[in-house]
Amino acid sequence: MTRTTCPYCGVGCGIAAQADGRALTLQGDPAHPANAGRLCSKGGALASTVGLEGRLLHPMIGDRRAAWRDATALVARRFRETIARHGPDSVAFYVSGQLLTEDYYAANKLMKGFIGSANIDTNSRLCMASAVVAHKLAFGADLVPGCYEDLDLADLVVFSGHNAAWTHPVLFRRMEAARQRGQRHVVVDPRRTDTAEGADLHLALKPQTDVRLWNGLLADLLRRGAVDRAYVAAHVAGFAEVEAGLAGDDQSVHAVARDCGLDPAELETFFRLFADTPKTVTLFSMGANQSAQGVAKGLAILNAHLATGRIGKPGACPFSITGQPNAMGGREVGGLATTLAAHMDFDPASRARLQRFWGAPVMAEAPGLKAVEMFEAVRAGRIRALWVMATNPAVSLPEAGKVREALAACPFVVVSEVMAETDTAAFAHVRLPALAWGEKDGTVTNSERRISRQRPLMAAPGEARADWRIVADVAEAMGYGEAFAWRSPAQVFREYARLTAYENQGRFLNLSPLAALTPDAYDALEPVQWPVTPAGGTARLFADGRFQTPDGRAHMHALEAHGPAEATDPAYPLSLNTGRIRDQWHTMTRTGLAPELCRHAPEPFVEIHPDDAAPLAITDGRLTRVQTRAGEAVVTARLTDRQRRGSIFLPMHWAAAYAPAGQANPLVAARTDPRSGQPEFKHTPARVRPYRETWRGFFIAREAWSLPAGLDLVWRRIPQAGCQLHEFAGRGDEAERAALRRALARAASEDVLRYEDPAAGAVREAWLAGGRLDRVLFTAGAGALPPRDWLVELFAGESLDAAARAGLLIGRAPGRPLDTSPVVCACRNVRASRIDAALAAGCADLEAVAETTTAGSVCGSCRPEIVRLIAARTVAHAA
Ligand SMILES: Nc1nc2c(c(=O)[nH]1)N[C@H]1C(S)=C(S)[C@@H](COP(=O)(O)OP(=O)(O)OC[C@H]3O[C@@H](n4cnc5c(=O)[nH]c(N)nc54)[C@H](O)[C@@H]3O)O[C@H]1N2
Ligand SMILES: Nc1nc2c(c(=O)[nH]1)N[C@H]1C(S)=C(S)[C@@H](COP(=O)(O)OP(=O)(O)OC[C@H]3O[C@@H](n4cnc5c(=O)[nH]c(N)nc54)[C@H](O)[C@@H]3O)O[C@H]1N2
Ligand code: SF4
Ligand SMILES: [Mo]
Repeated sequence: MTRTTCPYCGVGCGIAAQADGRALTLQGDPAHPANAGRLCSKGGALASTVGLEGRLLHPMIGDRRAAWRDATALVARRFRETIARHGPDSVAFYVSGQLLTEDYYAANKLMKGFIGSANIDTNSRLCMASAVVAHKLAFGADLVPGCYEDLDLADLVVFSGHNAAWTHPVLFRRMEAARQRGQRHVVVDPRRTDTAEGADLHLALKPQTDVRLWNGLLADLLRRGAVDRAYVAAHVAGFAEVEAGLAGDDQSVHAVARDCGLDPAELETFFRLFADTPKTVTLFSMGANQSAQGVAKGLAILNAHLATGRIGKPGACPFSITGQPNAMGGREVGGLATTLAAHMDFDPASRARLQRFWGAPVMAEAPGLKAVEMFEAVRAGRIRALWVMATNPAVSLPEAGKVREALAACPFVVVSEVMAETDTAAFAHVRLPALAWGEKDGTVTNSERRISRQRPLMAAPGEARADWRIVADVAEAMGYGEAFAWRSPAQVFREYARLTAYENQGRFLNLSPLAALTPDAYDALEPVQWPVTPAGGTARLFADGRFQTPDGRAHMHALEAHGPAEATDPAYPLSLNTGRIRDQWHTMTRTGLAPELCRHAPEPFVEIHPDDAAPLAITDGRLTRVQTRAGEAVVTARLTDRQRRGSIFLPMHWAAAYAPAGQANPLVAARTDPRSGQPEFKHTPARVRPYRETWRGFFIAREAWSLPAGLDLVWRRIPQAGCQLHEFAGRGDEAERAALRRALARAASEDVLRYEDPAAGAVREAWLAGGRLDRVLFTAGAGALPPRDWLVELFAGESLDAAARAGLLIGRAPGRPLDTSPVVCACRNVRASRIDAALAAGCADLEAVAETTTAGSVCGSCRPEIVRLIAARTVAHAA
């Protein structure tokens, strides 16, 4: 068994795994402090995503395979030439919280110390930038005070724009355990998420009214005398200004509730609970950060904790939770354009210090372009060479249409990737194959500042190389060999650890005891929380009330509360919110490979309140156009009262490879927070309309298919075990369907079964090859299409028997009942119908359901949904 760390979310779960070639068996690492053996659906499905299917295995120049030497030389030459002609700021790196700390350190060093520009930014700009700025303003540096143990110890957890049940499932399980002993949960989120569903209190506030809510809370704490005056006097600056600032608005519970769209009694309950519970942790995530007021939202939360002295104490802290496995590590090594390495800034002393340490020829003088600005500069031709590493900006940046234009217009684009084809890699002049999880070797830092090792489990496939090494090779080819002459990730890590200690007069980020790790000690490194002292790691910061500011005090900031009215548009009356679903990771390049992870939400959708849908003739399951000033998507409508009236929700995950019309980000406006540069992914004015298709169909084949040119269809691909299901719809006539069939027909030698009903616009065709089912195509005008499950199953079999052949064009096994209810448990493939049956048979609670059906018994991510089914049944019975 090798102990390593999960490559997905910032919980940073330990995994114990064993590989036999590319075959992997794994389980949660019981000895890892983040998860104590637990894993969620994504971590649990890692074995299904480490195959070589779709991997980039060789350097590619255009569509030609190239030798590493040539690819590296080309990248170095084009960057050197561009810099020589247009200056260092004409090039840029766009990197990612999914790089290892060593990779990140290398890329940042090359750009800021050797190219001499700060045009390196990271996808953490889309994720953590607002929290980073808030931390710096309040604490003097980007420091996360708390640790996971605080989540066990807290008596109250406030989830502020955080759907932990889906996005940090293993932490959520820890908090579910704490609820057994009385921990309370309050969720602040416009949507009734799975996190909100079972909470003690859900405040479904109007989008973007968080600052008003937290200011109101602070005013209420003042009224109640619940401010910790002694703590404030000893450790906090700026309190009087904040107090004075609050007086500008009516802070009565009624006024705050009205502006936030909340029930005053519920708001009052929250205020009282907060005031009465010293052990309170506030988790804040994308509902706070991804906003044009992201910094203010973060500061508003920090204000409430500072005023009550609830920071640096067991079970009490504000807790900005990180999304990516190494979002924190990237912030440590200076991956953001606005910071230097090891928590240093662009002040002359820090610049000089870093230049000395690196022996750097030039140092970036000022902050570089932030992600959204960077791609604007690429589009405007000011950046002429761009290197993208471990992120997929064509899908994940706002106004993705413009991002694609930028990539298409850029004279030189390099992409370091693990996958051969991504929406971004399609624009690359050079593609460089990187080692993936399971192959790469280095460290990541999780949400609680804990550094853990990712260790290799299998050999490097093809010619793939470590990201840090790819950067070092290019640096060498650019003439900086000496400063990049590392031979192992341990050497890179030691250099970084040494830097944290270098001339360190008061920087909390300090790893000095790790600066002399031997290669063996690096290999054996146990998870440890920074700051690392000779005595070991540090669980909590600020326990002594000392902060990293010049005066040693934390700083509170007066905040103006903006309302949603700042960004409304009468032509687009709805507020488009975007975010994550339970079983997919970002742009699906890896989780999309695991059919079991595609079951819970197989296709892109928009959630909308029934009252908003009704006047527009939008019904559940209908294809719906979602439009903003920036773009349009066509997705399936899901009518639900879990959505606030006036708001709609689109998942962020679908890329062109899975659903060209189902992408969220061509719609999202590129509005950003002025201080952090973080985009407002959670709010774009939008409207919806029915799509009004004239026909629908599906196509199942063994391989992925892409839409033939010239056909204007809405389609999406849903990976299945052994085949690919493609769903589509069109607005054309019979000619459109005929064109599609022509595009799909293959060699004439095949055995074709065919059924046609022209009056209903229905055609059903099945192609067989060598007795095996090869492809099926079903289309229908007004009529219905059969469920796909049985047909999909047939692709897994070796040959078709007579009964299957007879049922083919009906689309179902003769005599077998159909089950079309949704999959609830992805790990065990358990549908809602089975859970209902178990409930009907007398199972009364979660544990009984798990026992009987196995649903919820593996990763537990579906447990909130099972609880909902139990509650729905109870309500139905009571009625
Ligand atoms: N399954 C899964 N898990 C993941 C990821 C993934 O792709 N898939 N990605 C990881 C990454 S990188 C990140 S950053 C995290 C993100 O984790 P989360 O922040 O939990 O995820 P999101 O779904 O983006 O957004 C959280 C919630 O913010 C709410 N929200 C929207 N507007 C507002 C508002 O104005 N105020 C408030 N209070 N709330 C609002 C949304 O309704 C949403 O439910 O997840 C990590 N974990
Ligand atoms: N609408 C909307 N958009 C959002 C968000 C939102 O809430 N709403 N959230 C934003 C947030 S918080 C985030 S973090 C971003 C995430 O957005 P992205 O970073 O674009 O998403 P990923 O799919 O994780 O992209 C990672 C890429 O790196 C590749 N990769 C994986 N491992 C490695 C490796 O070791 N080396 C290399 N070189 N490549 C690797 C993967 O194949 C993949 O193509 O999306 C942002 N975009
Ligand atoms: S919670 Fe899930 S995705 Fe996050 S680190 Fe743990 S296993 Fe991985
Ligand atoms: Mo993120």
